[in-house]
This record gives sequence, C-alpha cells and structure tokens, in this order.
Amino acid sequence: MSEAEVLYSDVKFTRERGNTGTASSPAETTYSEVRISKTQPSTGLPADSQQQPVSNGRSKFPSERVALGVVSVLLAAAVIALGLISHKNMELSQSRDAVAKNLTDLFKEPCQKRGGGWELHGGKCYYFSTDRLSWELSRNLCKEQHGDLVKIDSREEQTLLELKLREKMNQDEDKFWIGLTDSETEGTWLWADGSPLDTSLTFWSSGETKTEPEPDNWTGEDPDGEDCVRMGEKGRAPDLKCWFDKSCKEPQRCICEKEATAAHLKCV
Ligand SMILES: [Ca+2]
Ligand SMILES: [Ca+2]
Repeated sequence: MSEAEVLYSDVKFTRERGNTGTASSPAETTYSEVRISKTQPSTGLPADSQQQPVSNGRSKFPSERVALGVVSVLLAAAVIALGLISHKNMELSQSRDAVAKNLTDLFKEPCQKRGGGWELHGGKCYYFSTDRLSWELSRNLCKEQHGDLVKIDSREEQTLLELKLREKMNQDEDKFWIGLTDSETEGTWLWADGSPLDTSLTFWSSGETKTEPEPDNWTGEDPDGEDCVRMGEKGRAPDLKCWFDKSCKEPQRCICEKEATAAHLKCV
C-alpha cells in the first residue's frame, strides 16, 4: 500500500475562546499546509507510472474515434450501395415489365384500332368483317381503316386465309369478299390495286355441286352476272379451292388487308 497525497492550503478553523480577553470577538488560529492522507490501491509502480492509465486512457480515444469513423463511413457506403442496388433492381424490373407488355401486345392483340379486330398474320394485317356489305361498300370499309380488300399473293396466304375462314364462318354461305373483280372487262380479273390476276395462282372452286366450275358469271341471281369474288368453305376446301364469283351487289362479309408498320410489325 502507498499513499497519495492531496494538499489543501490555507485551511482556516475558528475556535471559541470562552471569556478571556476581549469578550465577544473570536480568536482565529491559522493552520497552514494541512495534509490529508488518502489511501489508494498500490500498483507497485512509481507515482508517475500509476498516473499512466489516465494518460493512456486519453490517448486511446483518438484511435477509437478513428475506428468509429471508419465503421460509420463503411456503414454509410453500405447503405448507399444497397440503395443504388435497390434502385437498379426497380429499374430493371420496370424495364422487364415494359418488354413483357410489348411482347404480349405484339402477339396477343397487335392490330387493335377503331372498330378493333385487325390481326397480324405472316407480317400482314387482316380484318375479317362481321358486317355484310356490297363489294364496293366493303372496299370503302377497308379504305376507311387505311387498308383495302385483300390481294392474295401466294399459296401460303391462301392457306392462311382458308384456314382462318373455317374458324370465322358460321355457315357455308357465310363467305367473305376478296379484292378481285372483272367488273371492268368480263373475264379479265384484276385485283383492287389494278394488278392482273396471276393465272398460275388461282383458287377457283371446282364447283362440285354445279355443272360449271367457277367463275361462271351466273345470271340467275343478277342479270348483270357475277363480277366480284368471295371465298371460304366452312368445311375444308379441296386443294384450297374456295373462290366464287358473285353479284357485287350481294351483301357479304369481307377480308381487309394492310401492311404492318415496319418498326414493331403492329397493325396501327
Ligand atoms: Ca364476271
Ligand atoms: Ca359464280
């Protein structure tokens, strides 16, 4: 055990003197350099050394503060990084949703417009009307929607349309106008755009129930004969042959066609 000393200087104590001398004034006695000993646990080190922990304690604070600062900076960086990652994930998610929606629009209902019902097939847009109109009014209907009555350019297109009409037709007479007519010159078939019919690419019905195959320019219904073409067989058409000439005045459903817009193959 060693002793640490605390110095209190000039401590004054007053003491009553009783009835001696001047009656009422107390005499003052001064005790200077009063020392009070206080016992402290001994470390076995010199006094200077015993004070070391205090000074060491102070010297530790800067390094702890530095450590805390580093941890704080790392935490802040981690929070910022998490925030950035979260934001990036949200952007990616939104982008993915937009792409998915575009793809859905492309393959589901790509040709919706006024009146609806445009369908994308083989890079072309088709509209299968439900209304029944004369050939001329049907053509106007297509033009109002920036198309025209369909022109069949290939066996593939005929195959596609023959198949689609089997789905669309409610009964065997429920046939559809196409853009083919010989109204200018009997027997000279032209497409609506004025181009001549390729005679190697025709699908006239063989007319199983009639004595003559199509086109027969039959006058039984209209004395002017039959100058417009409709197509479709509710059942499968033999070798895709399902074109019939018909009086242009008779109301029929129709197939409109137009180019898909190049950018996304949409029917707008
Ligand atoms: Ca005709
Ligand atoms: Ca006919």
